[in-house]
Amino acid sequence: MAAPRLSATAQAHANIALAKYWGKLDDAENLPATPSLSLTLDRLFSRTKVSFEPGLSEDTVVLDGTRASEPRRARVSALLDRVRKLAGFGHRAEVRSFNNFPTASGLASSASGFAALAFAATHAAGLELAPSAISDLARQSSASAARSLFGGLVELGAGERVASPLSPASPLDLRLVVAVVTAESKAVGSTDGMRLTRETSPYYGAWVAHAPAVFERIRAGLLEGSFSAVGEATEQSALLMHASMFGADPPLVYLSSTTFAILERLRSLREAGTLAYGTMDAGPHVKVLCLPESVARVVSSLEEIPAVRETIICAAGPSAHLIEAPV
Ligand code: 2P0
Repeated sequence: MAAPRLSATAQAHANIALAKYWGKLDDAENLPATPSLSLTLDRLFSRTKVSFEPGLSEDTVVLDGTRASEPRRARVSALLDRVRKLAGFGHRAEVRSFNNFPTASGLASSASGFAALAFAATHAAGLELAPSAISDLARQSSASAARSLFGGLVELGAGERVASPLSPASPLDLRLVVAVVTAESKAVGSTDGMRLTRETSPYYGAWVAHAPAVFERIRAGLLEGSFSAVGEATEQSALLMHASMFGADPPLVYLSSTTFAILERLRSLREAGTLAYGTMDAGPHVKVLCLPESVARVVSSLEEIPAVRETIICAAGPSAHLIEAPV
């Protein structure tokens, strides 16, 4: 093991699942019940600095310039505890992190946040871990974070501990246009939402049973370079997942009327020959999957919808890495 340098800053990029993870096989181990396949994005990222300091009495966590709430601090400390155990020291840490996009609004901030935290903390502690081992650490905090350790298209199987890049690489050069609908925080966090869906929705079992077939269609379409097959199955994965949430008691509805207006617009675009497909996470934003030649038409069409605040054009982004920039 290298001598710990005690401080490191990492950048990890957000990812959006084409095949969705929603539900856990095991709460304690945080193992996903459905296989997922995501695209890591170039434009959305978290930067996190971790400094272990021998004199500190507790971990301090500052997110986007504000001291983190106790539940968030505890979630960060749980990951740091696993790193401290591996490193064989007890130093508490100062953590500073910022996202270049709204936190906790269904734009996948926990994925990039915990991936950047795991990457920075393991390097600060002087641990020389393979990316897959860091992916495992990140997954225990947030399963989607396991995927943000890697760039491009990344998969995480049901019940698996570690994500891996899709291999061989897909010939498709994908774009994801994020249509930002609101900057408000989501009412129910993903972990609680998944538990509620599993415990109360009559559609949860159907979702978990059907998700592997949709995942396989997306995976096969990516490997074959069939964009329409990928897009159709991507939209279906999101709608099946949200259908399982609609069945929860009380119902879990992250989508808004603007979400449906956007999906309708995409259907019109497809009828007119522009292939574009939507996917939604734990928030009302729609992420539109398309090919480079369709980006301009998709953006101008989305921007005609008054409730669309902003569009962010993303391509495949890099794996997590160390940076020198201040946080
Ligand atoms: C995904 N989402 O595959 C799915 C689609 C949101 C909808 O993974 O409980 O923050 O921390 O493991 O990873 C968001 O859930 O949940 C998520 P935990 P996480 O991207």
